[in-house]
Amino acid sequence: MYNKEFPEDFMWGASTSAYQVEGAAFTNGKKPSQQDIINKENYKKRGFATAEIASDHYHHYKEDVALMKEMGFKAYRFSIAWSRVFPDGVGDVNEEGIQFYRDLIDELLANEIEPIVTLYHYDLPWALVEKYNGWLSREVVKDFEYYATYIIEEFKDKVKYWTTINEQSIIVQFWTQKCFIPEELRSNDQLRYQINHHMNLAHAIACKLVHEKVKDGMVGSAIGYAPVYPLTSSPQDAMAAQNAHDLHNAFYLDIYFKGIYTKSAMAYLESKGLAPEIEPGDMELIKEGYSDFLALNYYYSDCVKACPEDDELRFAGVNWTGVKGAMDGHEHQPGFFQMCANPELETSDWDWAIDPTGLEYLLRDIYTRYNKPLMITENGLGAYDTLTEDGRIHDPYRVEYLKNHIKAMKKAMDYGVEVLAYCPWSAIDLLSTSNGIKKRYGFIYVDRTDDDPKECKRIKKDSFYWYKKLIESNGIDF
Ligand code: BGP
Repeated sequence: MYNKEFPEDFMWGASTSAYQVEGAAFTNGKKPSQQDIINKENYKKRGFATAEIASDHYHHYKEDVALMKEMGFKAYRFSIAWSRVFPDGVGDVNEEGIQFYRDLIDELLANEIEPIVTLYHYDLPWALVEKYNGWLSREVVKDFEYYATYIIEEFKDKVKYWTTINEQSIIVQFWTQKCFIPEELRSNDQLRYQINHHMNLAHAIACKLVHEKVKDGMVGSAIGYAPVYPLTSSPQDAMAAQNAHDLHNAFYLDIYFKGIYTKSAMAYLESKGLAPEIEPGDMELIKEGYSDFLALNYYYSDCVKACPEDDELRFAGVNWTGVKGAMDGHEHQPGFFQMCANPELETSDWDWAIDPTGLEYLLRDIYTRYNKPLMITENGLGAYDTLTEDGRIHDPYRVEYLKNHIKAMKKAMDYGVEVLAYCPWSAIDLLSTSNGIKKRYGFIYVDRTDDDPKECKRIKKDSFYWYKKLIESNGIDF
C-alpha cells in the first residue's frame, strides 16, 4: 500500500532555532540568553563553537531566505530569541530586536514561505536566570506570558502556525544543557519535573493567547519524540517499554491534548519523590490551553529493558566526541525501565539509532490515540561534511536518511494520518545543541569551524539540489 501523491498544500520546508543560527548575540540591543552563557562554557570545556556568531543568519537572512526559495520551501520553522526582543526578559521592548523578526517574516511572506514560529527554543534571557533562577521558579510563567502576549499580538496577522516550547521531554533529560542550573541544585532531580510543570503552564498560556488573538491560528507544542521498543519479547521488557512510553511520551502528550498528567507516570514519579508541585488552578489552566496540532521532532527510536528496583536513578547520556560508541551512559529509572542500545539498528556517529520505520510507527500511534493533525518540525542526520576541492559537499548519507524518513512518513499518511508539514533539521548548518558546529545537519553548508567563524560563506550541498527536485515534484521525484 503506497500511494505517492502528497496533498497539494503540503508544507515542505526546514527548521532552525534562534540561538543556533542567528549569531549577533550582543548586537543591536540584544542581551545574553542562558544559551550564550552555556555555550561559552562548552567552548572552554569541549572546544565547541559559541552562539556569538553561530551561522550569522542575523546578517545573512536575506541570502538564506533566497536559498530557501530556490529550494522551493513552502514553510520555514524558526524561533524568536526572547532576549533580542526583551533584553531583560520583561520591560521595554528592544525596537531593533523586534524589527529583525518583522523583516524576516516579511521576507518569508514576500517569497511565499509560510512562517512557523516557535516562541521558545532553550534560550531564556539570562536576566531571568540572574533574577530568580529562570525556569526553576514559578515567576517565569508570568514573564513568559508578557513576552508571548507581545509576540503573538505583533504577528497575529502574519503568522498562522505557532509552536510554544521546544522539546520539554528533552529538557527534562538534558536539563543542564538546555537550562542554566546552578551547581548546588543539580543533584535534585525533582526540579527537572518542576521545570516541566512550569513549562506546561507557559505552554497552556501561549495556546490560549493564540486562540484568543489569531484568527484561524493553530498552536501546539514541538516535542522531541522517540517511540520505545522492548529489547526482547519477554513480558518484563514489554512492560518496561510501556513504562518508558508513559514517562517519556504520554506524560507530555496527555497534557497537550487531554490536560492531564498520565497517571502511571505520575504514580512512578511520586514513588521516587520526583513529582512536581502543582498549585490549585494549574490543571484547569492546562486544560483550557489545549493544542490544535502536535509538532514532532524525530531523530531516533529508543530501546529499553526491565530495570531492577534497587538500581540507581540515572538520566540520558551524551556522546560528546562524535566517535561511535562513546555515549557516556543510558537512562535508568529503577523498577520502571532502563534504556539500552538497539542491536537491530545502525547509528549515526553520535550514537543516535537510525530508524525510518520508527517515524511511521510514531505517526500512526499518536494519530490513533489523539486524532489531531501532526507536523514534522525536526528530523535529520547529524554528520561530518567535507568541503571538497571542487568546492562542493557530497552528502549522499543525508539524502539517504531523509529519503527513507519521507517514505516512512508517507506510508503513515497513506494509512490516514494527517501530516501538515515536513520541516527537517536543518535548513542551514548551525550550532548543535550538544556537539558544536562540526555535527552538521543543513542543506546549506556554512563555511566555518568551531574555532574560526571565517566569513560564514553559504555553499549548496548535494542534498540542496536533491531536496529542490523533491519539492518541485511535490514528493514524487526523489
Ligand atoms: C533537537 C533540538 C534542536 C537540534 C536537534 C539536534 O533536540 O530541538 O535544537 O539541535 O535536536 O540535536 P543536536 O544539536 O544536539 O545534534
